[in-house]
Amino acid sequence: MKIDLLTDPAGMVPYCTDWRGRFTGQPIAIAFPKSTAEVHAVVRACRAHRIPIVTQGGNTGLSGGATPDSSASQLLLNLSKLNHIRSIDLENATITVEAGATLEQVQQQAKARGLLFPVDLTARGSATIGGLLATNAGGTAVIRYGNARRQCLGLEVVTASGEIWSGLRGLRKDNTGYDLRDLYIGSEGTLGVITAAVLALEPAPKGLCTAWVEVETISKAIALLQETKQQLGSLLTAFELMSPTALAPVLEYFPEQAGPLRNERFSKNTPLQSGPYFVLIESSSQVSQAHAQEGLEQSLAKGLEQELVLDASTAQSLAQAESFWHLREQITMAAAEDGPQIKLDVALPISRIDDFCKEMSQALEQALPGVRLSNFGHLGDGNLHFNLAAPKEWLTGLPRIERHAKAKGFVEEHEPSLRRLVHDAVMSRGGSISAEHGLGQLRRDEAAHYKSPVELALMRSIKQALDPMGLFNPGKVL
Ligand code: 2HG
Ligand code: ZN
Repeated sequence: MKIDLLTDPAGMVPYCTDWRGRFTGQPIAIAFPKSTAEVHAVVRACRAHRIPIVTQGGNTGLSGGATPDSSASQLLLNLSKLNHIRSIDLENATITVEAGATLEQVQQQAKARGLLFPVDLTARGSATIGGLLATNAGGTAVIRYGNARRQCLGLEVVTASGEIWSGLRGLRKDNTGYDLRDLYIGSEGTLGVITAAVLALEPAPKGLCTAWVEVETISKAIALLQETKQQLGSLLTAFELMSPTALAPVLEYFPEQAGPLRNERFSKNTPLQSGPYFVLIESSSQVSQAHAQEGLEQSLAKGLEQELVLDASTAQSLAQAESFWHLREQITMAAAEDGPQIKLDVALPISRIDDFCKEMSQALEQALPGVRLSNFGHLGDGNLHFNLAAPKEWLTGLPRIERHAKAKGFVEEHEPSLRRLVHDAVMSRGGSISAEHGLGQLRRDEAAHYKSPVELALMRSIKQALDPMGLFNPGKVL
């Protein structure tokens, strides 16, 4: 068995830094296994020589979970070549895929058969199924279909003890003791290597309608969410919130993506500092296009009548719907152009979001005048990407490299205190400091700070039982 191995330092560079440029490491080598047998062989060799393993998929993670440390002693196990579609069972509506298959590959396989793989996120072209499951990724359709965990029926894992667990069951009910599948999902490579999965597919919708909506405040966006849920029920497939400050970098760096914002008010380069807020709503119907469209239009009409909505337009073509989505999906890329940010990924009970946002906008301005809060995310799931960027005047006029260096300095200096400020407010409202991006190395210490000793001890005993040598993704999660 000859496993592809990369040891040349220059060749390894692209794999050694996380997508957002926050973490950089240096592995001893990178292995590219093409089969489960090859993963198995690598794991056994690493165990024999006590070499730690960091598993990597598409390297699109936002928490540094797939970046090695800088000791040049860890093996980076890149699964991008373990990417076959093993089988599709149409009657059971399941697909069995290898961990390195991309999300888009799986979406396309489903689509070609009139089905839908409903997990969706911006990095679909590179993010892999293994990575999505290892982080229990969310995305934009969670409100209707749940997160990655909910679409996974079975797993194949090379365990930390160097064995293969074949749990590739396509069952929607299976209560045979501890749920090992659910243990590996979300474990971020710390308990073994997910090599394949059985995923559930859904019927493809017959109609889709997307709306771009302007609301005055977050509290009106929340009231609209409740109203839309009432009106649309299971037709509601996305409810995304965007603050003007989250959209401002898109208009600045990718003005051609302005889409629905290409109107009077925004074409005059109005600084987007305060409200209104924007909401992207999607409905989908198993009946017809008209059903999806009418349902959403009726619910928006009700929103206008109740003065929850300032303005709304529903896409009249697929291209227009795509332009709405592009604007939403470019937020992360545009923010990266601006330079590093303090990345937060919080979840709150929806009933606490409004008072949380109100308290935070004041507290943050007090803590660091001019700090820019880029608040956007999956309001329908109570998940906000509550990212913080350096004050604009710190960066204005600087060439790219200097701008990024300045923004990096901002993160290094202010992350500990500003993050703690936000996380304390999240926790005091019964929220979570990590909704869908995983803990990785970015939030490991924050999680340890907030978790109870009981919870931490349970997690440590699971780690100890499954990976007693501590070889799997050390320094992440725990
Ligand atoms: C999204 O919802 C992603 O677009 C990225 O989860 C969020 O950039 C972020 O913080
Ligand atoms: Zn997100």
